Order: sequence, then C-alpha cells, then structure tokens
Amino acid sequence: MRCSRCRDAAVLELRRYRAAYCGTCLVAHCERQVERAIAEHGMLARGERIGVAVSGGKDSLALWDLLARGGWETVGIHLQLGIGDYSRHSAALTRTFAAERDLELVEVDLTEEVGAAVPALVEGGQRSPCGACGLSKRYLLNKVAREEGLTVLATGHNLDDEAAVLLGNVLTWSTGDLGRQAPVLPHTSGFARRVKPLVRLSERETAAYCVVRAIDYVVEECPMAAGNRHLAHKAALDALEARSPGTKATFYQGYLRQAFPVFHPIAKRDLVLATCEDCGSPTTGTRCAFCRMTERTRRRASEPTPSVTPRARRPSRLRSSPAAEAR
Ligand code: Q46
Ligand code: ZN
Repeated sequence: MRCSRCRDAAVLELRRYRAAYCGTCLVAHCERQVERAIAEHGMLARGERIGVAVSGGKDSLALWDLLARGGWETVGIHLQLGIGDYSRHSAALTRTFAAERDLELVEVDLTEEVGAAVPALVEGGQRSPCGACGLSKRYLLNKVAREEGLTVLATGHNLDDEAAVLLGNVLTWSTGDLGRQAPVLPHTSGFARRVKPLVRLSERETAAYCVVRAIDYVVEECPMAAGNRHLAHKAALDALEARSPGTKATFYQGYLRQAFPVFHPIAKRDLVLATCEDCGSPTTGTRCAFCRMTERTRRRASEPTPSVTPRARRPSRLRSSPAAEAR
C-alpha cells in the first residue's frame, strides 16, 4: 500500500477518505484536521493560555503534542483519579511526555482534594464509575482553570467519542444533551470555555499519530470502564463503520449541521444556572452534583462531616515546568 500523497510506503489506510498515508503525510493530515476544527468552530485565539486535560492516553497526548507543535501556549492538567496501577501508569507517562518536551504540567490528586478516589466515590453510591469519574473530572478541571486563570480547556474527545455520545443521546432522546454536544462549549460564569480540537480525527488516526511521533501512551483500558454503555455504543458504530466507511463522520457532522441548531435553543432556554452553596461551582440546584456525591461518600465512610469544604481546601497539586526550574 502506497501513500496517496507522496507514494512512499503507507502506514495507515483511511477508508473513509479512500486514502492511505505514510508517517510524514499522516502527521500533516492530523495537523490539518486539528487546524480545520479550530478554525471552523472558532475554538482558540492566539495568545490565550490553553489548559489541556491530559489523561496519559493516546488522544490527550496527541492533542497536547499537536497544540504545542502548532505554537499554541499550553499547560497540561493531569488528574490523578486513584484507579490503581492504571492511574499510576497514566501519571508516569504524562510526566515523561511533559518533561521530554519541556511542557508545563499541573497535577491534581482527587483523593487529597476531596478525600476519596474514584473507586471509593462509586462504592454504594448512585452513580456508575464513569458517572462519578466524569463528574469529578469536570469539577476539578474547572477548579484548576479558575485558579490558574485559564479561560479555555481543551479535551481529547475524538470523532469516535463524539459519535458514540451522540448515539447514546439519540437512543434516549436526551434533548438537553443534544442541544449541548458541540465541539465548543462557550464560557459561562464559573465554567471555562471547553473545546474539542480532535473532533475531525478518529481513534485510529490519533493512535497512529502517537506511534509515528514516538509518543508512549497508556494502551490498557481503564479497568472501571467494563460494562460501560459508551463502549457498547462505540462497538455498534465500529460495526457500521466497517460496513460503510464514513458512517461516524456523516452521523456526527450531520448532527452539527442539521440537528444541533434545532436542539440548542431548547437546551439553552431550559438551563438555569445558579451557584453551588458549598463550592461556588455553577449548578442547576442549590448544591452541585459533585458536592452532593462527595458528601454521600463521607457519610458512608462514617466520618464526621469535615468542616473544610472543597472550596476552602487548597488543591493538592504538583507543578512541573522544566523550563521554569532551569531559569
Ligand atoms: S477514567 Fe473515568 Fe474514563 Fe475510567 S472511570 Fe470511566 S471515565 S473509563 S475516560
Ligand atoms: Zn459544589
């Protein structure tokens, strides 16, 4: 198989484009797709400092690499979720990536921040592991953004992720979510702007990008993801994509063009945000879902309710910035 652009030996075939790329042309293709997503959706502005949520997986490390090489000013944010060896390995690879490229990295430990890691937040609780984890990530990323003065957070959601979330939202007709699943979630009081620059790239493309760029990423799946509905939706879309290449892109891009404009005004009208009385985060009630979840965890552990609320705690964080240290 030959590269469709330069006729060198290809490393990846992309059936949805009826194309194949060698390593060099694949990297150029990924850069183009990210630049196009950023421009198309007005995601980023030159000069702003971008918080990149970095898990240590292929997507987030590819995203950080693409943004940093594209000349964007970035700070990586890694959340230590306390999921055993998986979390330890993820943190180690993220640190190595940042150190090798001289990039600034902020690490936040969920256990030290709120008194419990993801497995403890789930035990006996009402949320699934990914529900509790997602809530924790959203809360902590926002908190770091506020404390670091970041106006924008970039996440590594790719085309496969977005198409699978969209399928889940359609299957349940979650109209609120269908009106909010955009590649850019604008800044609202208490929430930094959220952007997803990888929405034009599939997992196969980000994985191949990492291999070509010699980025060492966590290959194993999170052990808490088993049985997760999102994975079932991904598998269903994979089967459709195998039969009809381009299905995921058509489904997701079609939603952005045709369905999002219909659902967005409804979601906007129905969303009334207040401020959480415990932590000050935006919420639809009086206390945010994260504060309610952590309180339940504390009660289960039969601890006396700490007098220190998440708002009053100082984040437990490490900062590594080889350049700053060298100065
Ligand atoms: S880390 Fe957390 Fe993911 Fe693990 S528990 Fe689920 S959400 S699968 S990206
Ligand atoms: Zn709160």
